[in-house]
Amino acid sequence: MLTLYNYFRSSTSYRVRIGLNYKGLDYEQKPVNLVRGEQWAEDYRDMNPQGAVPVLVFEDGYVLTQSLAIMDYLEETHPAPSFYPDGAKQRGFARQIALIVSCDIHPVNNLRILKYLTEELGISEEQKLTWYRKWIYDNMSSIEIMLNKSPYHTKGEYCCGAAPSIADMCLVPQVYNARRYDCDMSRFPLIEAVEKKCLAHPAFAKADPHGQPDTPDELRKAASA
Ligand SMILES: N[C@@H](CCC(=O)N[C@@H](CS)C(=O)NCC(=O)O)C(=O)O
Repeated sequence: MLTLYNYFRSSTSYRVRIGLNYKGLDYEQKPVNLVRGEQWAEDYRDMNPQGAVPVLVFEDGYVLTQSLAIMDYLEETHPAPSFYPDGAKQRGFARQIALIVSCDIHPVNNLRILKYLTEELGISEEQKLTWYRKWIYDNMSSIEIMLNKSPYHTKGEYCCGAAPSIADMCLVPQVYNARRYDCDMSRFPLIEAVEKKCLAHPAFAKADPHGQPDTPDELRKAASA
């Protein structure tokens, strides 16, 4: 059985849960509470020196970190169903969206960055939110325009074509995260339509942050209400 070290509302963990579900792979979860700082525990850092989730541990003890490296490994070892659409241009487009999320949004809004801004550089909570929302709005605006212009996207469908791809698996968790910081996602109707389509897919539904083993009860109730 695969073991996924993750945190219910971490967007990079959410990506990998979607990916594992989509490939139909069984895994057990070991929660790492990021707010309590469990990612910095010595035994955890033996496994991931970066002190971050997700980490996937394979049956033979192989340990892999970095959500996109994990997704690539899953793709190579379990090619069907694929995380990538047919066609080099379509695959390029799907990667383009996935990389905006994973390289241009997530790193600057990660927990350790926000903590550094407030605790070390002394910015206020309000300024922190302004920072967070700037990178969401700038990059989500770009994604919205790209979806609108792309011949590979149809409104109300997945980002690229008729099946979920790496683009959706990165985008949907980031939208969830943006809502936690009260970003107004109604500014991005095409992205919201992608999200709606994806959330109806069982692989995404099973990965919902509000339905994981470490989801706090108050959020779990809100999800099932
Ligand atoms: N690029 C890495 C980022 C991993 C990462 O930083 N994960 C976040 C949660 S989404 C984390 O563990 N943050 C803990 C912290 O910043 O202290 C990936 O894609 O896996």
